[in-house]
Amino acid sequence: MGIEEIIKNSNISDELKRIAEKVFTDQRITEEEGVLLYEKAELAYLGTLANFIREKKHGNNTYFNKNFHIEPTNICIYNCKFCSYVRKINQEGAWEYSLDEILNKVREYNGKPVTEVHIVGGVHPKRDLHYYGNMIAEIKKIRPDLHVKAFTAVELEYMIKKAKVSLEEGLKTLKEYGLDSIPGGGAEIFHEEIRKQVCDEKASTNMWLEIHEAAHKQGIPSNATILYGHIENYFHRIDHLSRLRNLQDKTGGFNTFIPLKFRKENNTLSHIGEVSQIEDLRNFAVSRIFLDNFPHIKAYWPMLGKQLAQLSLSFGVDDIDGTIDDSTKIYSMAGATDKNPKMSTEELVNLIKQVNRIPIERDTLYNIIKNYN
Ligand code: V47
Ligand code: SF4
Repeated sequence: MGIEEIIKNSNISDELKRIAEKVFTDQRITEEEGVLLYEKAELAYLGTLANFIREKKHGNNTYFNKNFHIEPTNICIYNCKFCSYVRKINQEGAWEYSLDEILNKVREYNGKPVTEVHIVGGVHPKRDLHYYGNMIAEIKKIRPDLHVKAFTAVELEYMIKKAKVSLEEGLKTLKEYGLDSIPGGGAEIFHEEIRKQVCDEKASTNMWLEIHEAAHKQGIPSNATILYGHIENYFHRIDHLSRLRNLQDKTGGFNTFIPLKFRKENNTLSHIGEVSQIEDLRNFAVSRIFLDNFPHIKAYWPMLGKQLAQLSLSFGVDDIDGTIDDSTKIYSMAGATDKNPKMSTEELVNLIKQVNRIPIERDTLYNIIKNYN
């Protein structure tokens, strides 16, 4: 008996059986059905559907890349309630690297086979479009082969506004300096009711979506995230996924969706606590089922921990990001268990093999570099 038959003959509700039927016949589920999945579906049922889609799209392939992060500064003009990382100028714990320091970080990778640098930081009041553009150009002089995935829509809005140019012009300028793609951060929760409570000051939902749309139109691909597990409810999560699915229908420019679990240490939402690991897996699965037009779902292991990232591979996830090389602080400051996130290629490959999947090293755009099977 195939899994379709098992679900048909099981004693789950008719409404969940109808959703399963849709998934098995490649039909899109509605927002109401998405909420129903969150509210009513068991973990095993969600895993079965999400894994069906994952294997249909990618078989057992599980992608990772060799990358490192640069966080130019944690000084930020905003005060997002969930942020453990933000500092003000001269505050204890603040950092801002000079251009030379940043370039030295890139030079440390000379001769190493990394393919991507991921650059994200706070919104520094004194830095602008040309400072960051020049930084990218200088990085490219050192490593012309490196893919530069840089700046969340929040950072982009600020630097483009400050330069007094249109979104299109600002993005075009950055592309000319060498920007290759845009990471998914800054999305948080799109629904205005939640956004105004957790990050009222920074780029609005519409601005986030407009920036990604404008980037896609110029051939700059991007990722998308959700920051879940704080004050939002299931309806807000589905609303978020729905806005992303609509934009992806329009542009096709998103590569990967990355659900980011709210971590509670050292921020003003600490009292809320964190959702369970079961909820993390359910969230990956619903994301995979709802976002039928997103090629990839990523589990960001520095935030989740290695074992949960491994488990997520049975709940719709096909990508576990990269080797990272201890170059990010965002999650260790927010309480992630791994204080020095770093995995050798061998460790990443073994992690994937232990759960009978095929480790594939990819570049940022999912071109296959090496099959480790
Ligand atoms: O936008 C901040 C999140 C994001 C907390 O595109 C927190 O490949 C959990 O976007 N608990 C930045 N999350 C990181 C990001 C990212 C990470 C990995 C890969 C990619 C990609 C993008 O970090 C922020 C915010 O949503 N964040 N504080 C916290 N306490
Ligand atoms: Fe600034 Fe980003 Fe932290 Fe918000 S999440 S305060 S924009 S660094």
